[in-house]
Amino acid sequence: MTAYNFPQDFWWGSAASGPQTEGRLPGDGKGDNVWDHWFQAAPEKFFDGIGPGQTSQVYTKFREDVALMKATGHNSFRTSIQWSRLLPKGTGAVNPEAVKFYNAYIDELLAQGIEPFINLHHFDLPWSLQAAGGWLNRETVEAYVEFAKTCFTLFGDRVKKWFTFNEPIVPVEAGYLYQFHYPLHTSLKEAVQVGFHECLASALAVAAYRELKQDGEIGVILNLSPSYPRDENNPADCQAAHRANLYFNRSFLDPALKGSFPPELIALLKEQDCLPVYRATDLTTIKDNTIDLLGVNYYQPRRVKAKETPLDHSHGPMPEDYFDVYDWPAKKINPYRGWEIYEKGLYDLLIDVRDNYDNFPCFISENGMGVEGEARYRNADGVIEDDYRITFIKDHLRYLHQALAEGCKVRGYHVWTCVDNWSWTNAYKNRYGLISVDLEHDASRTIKKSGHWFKQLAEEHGFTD
Ligand code: BGP
Repeated sequence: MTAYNFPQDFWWGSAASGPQTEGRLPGDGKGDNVWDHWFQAAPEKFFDGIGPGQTSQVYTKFREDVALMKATGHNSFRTSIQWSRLLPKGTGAVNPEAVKFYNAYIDELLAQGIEPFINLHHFDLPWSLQAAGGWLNRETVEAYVEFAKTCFTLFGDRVKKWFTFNEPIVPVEAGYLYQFHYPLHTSLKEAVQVGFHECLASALAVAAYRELKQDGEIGVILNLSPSYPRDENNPADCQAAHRANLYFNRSFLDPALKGSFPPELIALLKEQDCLPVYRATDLTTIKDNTIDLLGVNYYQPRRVKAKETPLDHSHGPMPEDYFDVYDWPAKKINPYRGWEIYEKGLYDLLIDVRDNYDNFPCFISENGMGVEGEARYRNADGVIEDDYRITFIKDHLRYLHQALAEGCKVRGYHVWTCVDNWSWTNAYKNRYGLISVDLEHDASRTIKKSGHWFKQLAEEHGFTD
């Protein structure tokens, strides 16, 4: 038997987001965001035709959910403030109903001894801003800073952990390279501009947070995927992996933690004629406003090999000009999501942060497993027996434990997610929660076996097996 003990003050909890949980009610004053608009325009793109209005109804059920967080051992929980709820038009008037809701939600978390970790942007740009060019338009950066300041001023007296963005590379990749989120473009030049504006917006929000003399910590949440070469002894494969790492990890990690972009990435983008438009002072802003705390979302690694297929320039330059995706035959896969499960990737990421980013303080801000058709595992008491999820979490925690033992400054572990929630175009196809939701009836919640196990994990500060 081995004991995996974690620090007494370790953060145990889960993560979610406003747009994936809150839902919409008449009179709530929320404005449309890009998801509301896209769903109205193309509902067939969403699994089972379920859109962002029909989520797990946290807007009315948050008290029940916070009680369930407590019952599953949470000492911390992340969600996001929906920009389109607080500022329905993206800028200008504040929606008083939103202020009431977020105040009550935050107060309830605190009353139950659960620390709120609040994120500002989770893929949910207000529609009016998207219609005016979205993150391609520099005015979105200014609007975002106004939104961030409004949030700090309204809620910063009680919220002491803030995050500027969740996975800022997702709007870049999904919206402007690979066409799985609105506006479904493919243009590396646009993608780079969007990414640059997000980096700048994040730095400006950090600056505003400090100017307002707020006394908590502010960070960013990045989805990091270690890039592994097909063959570690093949220099061309290694160079391909190194370059994939520049495009997909270091593009956001370096500016957030070190205050500058990797020169090698700049050189590659220059070669592709895809450098962004910016002002010289922007680089100083990014340099001077690095974060306090890094959230690492880890789901899957990236496997690559040297470029073997001919360059495809039908969409102009792409990151894949410099590598090919490698399909590792030995991979273990989550068949529902199609993502590889590779637990050691979490350790490799943390060691990278330790060795190449001056052991920057961080935590695992998302990790989890989405499974389709979980109702088949429901027992006679109505509890979903999700042993696979317990195994998944334990298998990752062993590596997290090893990273801690080897000196990484990792402060917590948040599962994706608390109550099963709405997953963008996958809607409710794959369920990730420690707690199930009965969507067919009254959205009632039931703690899964993993939720009961998680409570014990948090209470005992670890597990033995
Ligand atoms: C992360 C996002 C979450 C969440 C999760 C699971 O990338 O931050 O919002 O959705 O992935 O992925 P999915 O919902 O696509 O299955």
